[in-house]
Parts: sequence; structure tokens; C-alpha cells
Amino acid sequence: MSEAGAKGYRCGFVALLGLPNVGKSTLLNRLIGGKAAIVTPKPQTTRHRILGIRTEADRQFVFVDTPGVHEPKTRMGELMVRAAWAAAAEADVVVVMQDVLRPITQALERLITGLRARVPDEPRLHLLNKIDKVKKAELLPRIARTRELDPDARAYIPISALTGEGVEAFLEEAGKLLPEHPPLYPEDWWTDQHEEQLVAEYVREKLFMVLRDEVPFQTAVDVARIVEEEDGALAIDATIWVHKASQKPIVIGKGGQRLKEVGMRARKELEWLFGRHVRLHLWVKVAPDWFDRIGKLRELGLDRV
Ligand SMILES: Nc1nc2c(ncn2[C@@H]2O[C@H](COP(=O)(O)OP(=O)(O)OP(=O)(O)O)[C@@H](O)[C@H]2O)c(=O)[nH]1
Ligand SMILES: [Mg+2]
Repeated sequence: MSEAGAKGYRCGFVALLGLPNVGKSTLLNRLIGGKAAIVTPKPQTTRHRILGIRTEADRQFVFVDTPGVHEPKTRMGELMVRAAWAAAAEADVVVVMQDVLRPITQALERLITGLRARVPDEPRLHLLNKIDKVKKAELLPRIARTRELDPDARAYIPISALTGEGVEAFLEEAGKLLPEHPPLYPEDWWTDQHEEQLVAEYVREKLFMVLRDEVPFQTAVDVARIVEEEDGALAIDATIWVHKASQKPIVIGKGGQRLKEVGMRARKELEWLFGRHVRLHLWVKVAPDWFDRIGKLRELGLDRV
């Protein structure tokens, strides 16, 4: 960190906000070249604020991935939305991401209006994501409408978080808005999450991939222990919490097949993350209404706002 404190260094918080499923976490991962946030095709995947740190020679971006803003139906949902607003309030730059494959809804309009009212003094950037799936000509009216909704924003940038198109342009705009400040994190840090949190999230991603209907949304993961064994492998014990006893056999599957599938997929990624052999032990337990109980949400680290 030779640049620490050096004059001219820029560093600040860049919060990524948007409705659920627009691609915030996909972008976060691309920006840091790693996997700090899980990504699934389902809305409301991200449940808390996640930092992704990108350090360059003369600037450090601290990106803040947030849960998609939605009408909450549970205590967890309320905390999720609160975490998003709090991230916006604390940021140096507020990024509003929208999905060009979906119409501009009232919910998106409300989000933009809400940000203009709540954090009027922070510079805003709009990202129009998923342009890999639309014709360029279709973007112009969309940009014009976004500009109408938020005329004071600094830029309106079409991107694809998936292919990387437009991401450099976004970095350039966001970089201009970073305050002069020494780096906040050591240069080899890429997220603020500790290992247990990352493991829990990676397992949860796989649950979201294999479970259907409301089950993944009513499932949480808690890592009790990561220990190095004598042969150098990591032994990891994790609990998958479900809301009802009837969900337990669904998560486990016939002959334990579904749970095995989740474990196998998660283990592959964890071995890549840790660079060593992993033994992952998963248990399924019932915690009725865990998503409405503040004590349980706190235990699961979901009260971080
Ligand atoms: N075609 C296309 N798909 C994308 C792009 N960015 C994200 N996706 C897909 O959109 C879905 C949602 O992506 P996420 O990154 O999880 O979205 P999110 O905004 O973090 O969602 P929440 O955490 O639920 O608020 C996934 O299936 C992604 O693969 C993109 O640029 N193009
Ligand atoms: Mg997300």
C-alpha cells in the first residue's frame, strides 16, 4: 500500500441499487474479478450489503452490492430494503441499475424518485443493463425516459454486466466522482465478508439453483465451523435452515440426492476459492418463521444494515 495517504489518491463507496434481479451482483463480481456476491436467475437473491473492493494504482473503488428494492412481506424483506437505502445514504456515488429487458415500471420510477428525495446531494449514475439481449436502437428511448425521470444524474450508461460491454465507460464515470482519499482497504482485499459468510452464500446459491417455488426463499445457511484437517483439507460444517418440517425432505431429496447435488456443486466452487480440498458437511434443520424472527436473523447475520 505504498500509495496510502499519497496526494491525488481517490477512494470512495459506490452503491449499486436497483429492483431485484437487474444484475447488481453480476456487475459487482465483474468489477472485482471474483465472486463476492452470489447470482441466480431468481429475484431477491442478495439479502444483505456486500462490499466488493477494486484497487488500482491511483484509486480504490469500494462497491456496495445491495438487496433489490421491493415491497417487503417479511421482517427479512424489511431489513433487506433498509440495507439498500442505508447503503445509498452512506455512498459517495449512487448507481441505479435497471434491466432493459423489462419495462420501466412504477416500482422503478418510485425507486428513482425515492433516491432523488432521500440522497439528493450524492451524484447518481444510471446503468441500463443486459444490453447484450436488445438492439441498440431500442436503447435510445429508454435512455431518454430515464433522463426524464432523473435529469440531474451524471450519466446514463448502457452496459452488459454479463459480457462486460460498457463497464469501462462506467468505471471512468464513477472514477471521476470518487473523493480524494487514501485507500480504505488493503490492496489484496476483494470483499469485507469473512470465510464463513462466503461459504454460506455459495451454498445458498446452489440451493437457489436446485430448489423451486417458495422453498429457496425460505431457506438460510449458517456455517458453524471451518477447520483444517491433518491432510490439509478443509472440513466445513454448515446448517441449512428451512421454515417448515415439510421442506426438509424437499431439500434432502430422494435418497439424499438433492442435498448431495447442492454439496457437490458448492464444494467445487469452495475448492477453487480456498485452493484446497474441501469436505463439506451439510445438515438440514427447521426454524419456523426464521425470516420473521429478529433473533434468528441476527444469528444469520441478516440484520446488518
Ligand atoms: N443477459 C444478461 N443477463 C444478465 C446480465 N446481468 C445479469 N444477468 C442475469 O440476471 C439474473 C440476475 O442477476 P443478479 O446479478 O443475481 O441480479 P441482482 O440485481 O443482484 O438480483 P437481487 O440480488 O435479487 O436483487 C441472473 O440470471 C444473471 O445471469 C446481463 O448483462 N445480461
Ligand atoms: Mg444480488
